[in-house]
Amino acid sequence: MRKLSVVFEMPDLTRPDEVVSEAEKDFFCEHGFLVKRRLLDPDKMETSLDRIWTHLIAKVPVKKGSTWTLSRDDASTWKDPQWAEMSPHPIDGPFQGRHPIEHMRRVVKLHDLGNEDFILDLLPNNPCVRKVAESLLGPDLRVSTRIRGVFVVFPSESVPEGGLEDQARFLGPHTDQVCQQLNACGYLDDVNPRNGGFTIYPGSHKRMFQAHRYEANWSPLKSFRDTLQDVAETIEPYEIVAEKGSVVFWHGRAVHSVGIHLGADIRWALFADFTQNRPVLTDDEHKDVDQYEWFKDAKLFRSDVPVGDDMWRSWRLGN
Ligand SMILES: O=C(O)CCC(=O)C(=O)O
Ligand SMILES: [Fe+2]
Repeated sequence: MRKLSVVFEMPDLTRPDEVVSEAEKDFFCEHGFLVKRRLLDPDKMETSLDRIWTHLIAKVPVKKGSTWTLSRDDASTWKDPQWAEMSPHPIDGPFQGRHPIEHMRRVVKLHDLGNEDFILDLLPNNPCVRKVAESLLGPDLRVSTRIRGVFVVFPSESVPEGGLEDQARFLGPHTDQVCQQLNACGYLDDVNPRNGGFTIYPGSHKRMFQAHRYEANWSPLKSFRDTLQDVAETIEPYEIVAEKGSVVFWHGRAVHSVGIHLGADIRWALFADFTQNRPVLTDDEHKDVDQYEWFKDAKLFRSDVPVGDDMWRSWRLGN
C-alpha cells in the first residue's frame, strides 16, 4: 500500500547573510530537498501570472461542444476544466514524445512557455535562485535556456469517495529521466494544504541514487523498480505548502509526485532543472538512447561518474 502524504511546512533554518546555512545544507543532504522562501521577485511574479493566464486561456483547447469557459475572475469556472482530448504525442521532430502544451483533465503543462525570457528571468536565471543552486551543486552550472514549463493543477467539484485516507492512490511516485542533478519548483501563488502542493518522499534520494549506475545520467539498475516501490510503501511523503515566491530545490534522484488536491485553488508552479556545465549529448544522440525530453534543460552528460558510496562527491556540498 502506498503511504498517504502529510502536509509539510519547511522549518526556518536560515541564517542572516548566508545564502544556504549549514543547517539548511544538512537538511538537504538528509531529506533530499530544501524550501527557500521569498526567492521570486513579487512584481515579476505578478506580471508573469498575468501573462500565463492570458496564454492559458488563448492556447489550451476546450472540448468541442462544451459550454465551459475558464475565467480568472470567477473561481467557480476553475473546477473540473473541460479541455479537449489530447492527440497522440509526436513520434519525431523537435517535439518528439511530448506536445508543447499538455492538457489532461485537471493538469495542464505549459511546456511552451519554458523558454520565454520572462520565465527564465523569474526562476532559473534569477540570481537569488542561482546562488542557492550554486551553493548546493557547484559554482559552474549551465546557463538555463529553458525550464520544463508552468505546471497547473485545477480543483475539482467532486468530493472524493473514500475520504482523505483513500487519496494515496492518486499519488504518482516517480523519479525523472535524462540527466538529474538538482531541480527546482517555484510557487507562483500560495500553496495551501491539500491544494496540489509538490509532494516529495524525504530521504528517497539516497535509496534511488544507489539504484542507478551513474550519478546523474538516466541509468536504472535492476533494483530500480523494487526500490521505487519500496519507497512508495515505506516513506511518508511530504506535501509542501508554502507561500508564493517560495522555491523547492530537490535532489534529482528524489521520488516525487504531484500533490493531492481537494481544495478550491489553482496550483501554479514552475519546474526547472539545474546541471553542472559539462559536455552533453546532441539531440540526435538523446533520441538514439530514448532519452529525448526536449522540454527539459537536463541533457545527458557525455561522460558521467559511476555511483559510489559518497553521493555528494560531485557536489559542492561534498567539499
Ligand atoms: O506538478 C507536479 O507537482 C509534479 C511535476 C513533476 O513530477 C515533474 O516535473 O517531474
Ligand atoms: Fe517528475
